[in-house]
Amino acid sequence: MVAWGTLIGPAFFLAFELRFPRKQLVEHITGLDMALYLGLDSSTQSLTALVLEVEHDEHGRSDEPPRKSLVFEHSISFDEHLPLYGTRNGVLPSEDPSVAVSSPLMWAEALDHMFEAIAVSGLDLSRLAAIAGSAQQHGSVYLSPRATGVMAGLVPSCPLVEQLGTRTIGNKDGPTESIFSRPVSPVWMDSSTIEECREITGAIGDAAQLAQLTGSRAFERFTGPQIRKFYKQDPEGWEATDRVHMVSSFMASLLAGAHAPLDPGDASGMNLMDLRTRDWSLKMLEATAPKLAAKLPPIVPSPTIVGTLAPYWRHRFGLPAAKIVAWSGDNPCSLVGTGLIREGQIAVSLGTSDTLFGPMSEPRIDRTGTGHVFGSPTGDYMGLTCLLNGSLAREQVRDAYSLDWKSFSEMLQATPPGNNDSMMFPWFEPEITPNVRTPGVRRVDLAAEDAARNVRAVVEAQMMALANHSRWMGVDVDVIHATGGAAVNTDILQVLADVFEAKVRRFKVANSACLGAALRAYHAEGTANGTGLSWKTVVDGIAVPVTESPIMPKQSSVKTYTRLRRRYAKLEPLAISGCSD
Ligand code: ADP
Ligand code: XUL
Repeated sequence: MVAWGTLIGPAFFLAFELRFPRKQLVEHITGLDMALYLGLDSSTQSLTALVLEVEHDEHGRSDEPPRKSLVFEHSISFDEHLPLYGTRNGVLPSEDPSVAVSSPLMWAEALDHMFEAIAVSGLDLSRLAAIAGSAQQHGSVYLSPRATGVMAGLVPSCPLVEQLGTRTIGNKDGPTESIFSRPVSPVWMDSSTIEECREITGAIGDAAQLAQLTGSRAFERFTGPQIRKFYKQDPEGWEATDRVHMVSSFMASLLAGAHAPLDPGDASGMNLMDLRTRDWSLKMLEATAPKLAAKLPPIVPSPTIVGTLAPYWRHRFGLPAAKIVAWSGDNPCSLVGTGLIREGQIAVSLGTSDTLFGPMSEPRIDRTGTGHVFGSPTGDYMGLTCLLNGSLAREQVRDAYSLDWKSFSEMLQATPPGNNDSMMFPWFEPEITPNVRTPGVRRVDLAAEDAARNVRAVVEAQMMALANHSRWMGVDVDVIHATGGAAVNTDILQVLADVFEAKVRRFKVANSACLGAALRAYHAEGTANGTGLSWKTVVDGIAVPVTESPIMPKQSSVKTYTRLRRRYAKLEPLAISGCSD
């Protein structure tokens, strides 16, 4: 292990102590009119931070919503900035294509680096009122009994990573001093638990009953089936596990220096929570693994303050005792970050996964079994459909023909909507929606060497799959809020507009999950202070589309896609059972 802490720790600590005198460390934020709210987003490929500045009108003199602006943004790519862990697109290499795990220690190290960047940002950090976070959903972190004491007693002079474990990945026994009872975390791209899904479903009754209870049938990536697999494969490791966190509650725990609870938005992605009571379902816990109830954090309402920033962060980085708000999943946070607070609105996120989601006032479960109902941070529900082969599939096609995003777009422009009936089923990896266990690209009337047609085919396939498989949500939309990394690409969004026959609007702030986290911090702090902020006030003026005109559907293309969507739906089952090229 590289003893970085021994080399740079004390100097680092001293530098921050000089920069931020003690007085500032303990300064109270009460009474300040410009408060700062930090949103963090621990996603598949990166950790991002946004700082939101909100002008408080403490005396209620103005009818205007409080003015909000973004004053800091920074991103840390796991592959690029933390190469020692050896991840590819944020995931550790595996010989089995159904296995997708990552390193919880890497996520913790990224958090430490992020606070280094925040500390030297020049912001008046004494005004930092609250911190909330967003995390990739479904992933789980397994902690040993040692974790409780280590998190409570983190020493500010020594980097976080050295106090939690070592960077040795894949060593089952792990370092004796590690806080992890399992050095790796299964993430949402994992599809290795079909057996466990069957066992859990069998114990409950059938898939429909399970979906009624938890909001989703058993899904391979969901945390419950993943926990069951770990318990079966490594009973000793399970016995040595004191606490199972999701990525969201793990990150919040590090910040608070104590085990943090889960919010219903993320907990509903586990196949363990009763969707209506928003508490653990004992039936589900029993069907999953022994002694599970004692190892899970409690579930609390989304706007809950779960602690204050631990001394480690305050003293190492010169920060005040900011409130830590329960973290949530990236999709629930994106719902807030795209301003979707009323039923009938829809967002499409084109990130590592492609997702379509929208608020629901009552849980309407998907009878086809592909969609999910989660808790929403607003206290209602949200429906979601998720494609695994999203941005990385588009990248595979881009790279196969040695293109960049500019030439990728040019090829979209040069090919006709409908692609003269050429089609692709872009299952580079096992797919979630529809469920495809044997990965491989399937092409219909499409020559593999035709770069331009393959570019159009991958994008059309993704948009048609999203449209066809989200019909269960029963929302007829005329505007789609587009977000995620690929939402910068107008030509991709044109296909989205044409397939859905809807206007597509982009957002002022591109990282809606991170913005949603910062806005949740603002809302929770207001709720805790008794200000009673409405969600409308929270999102007004910032979680709003850009003023440029929306991307409009082209009527001639709409007709083509109405026909093509039917053909795609007809061929899909054949493609699932058929072989790849
Ligand atoms: P996540 O939050 O899931 O980690 P992001 O929302 O940050 O992912 O999106 C990252 C993805 O955005 C990259 O994998 C990349 O493929 C995609 N992307 C970035 N720029 C473009 C572009 N100009 N056109 C299409 N896709 C893009
Ligand atoms: C949602 C899902 C993905 C991850 C990606 O169910 O699996 O969108 O949350 O971060």
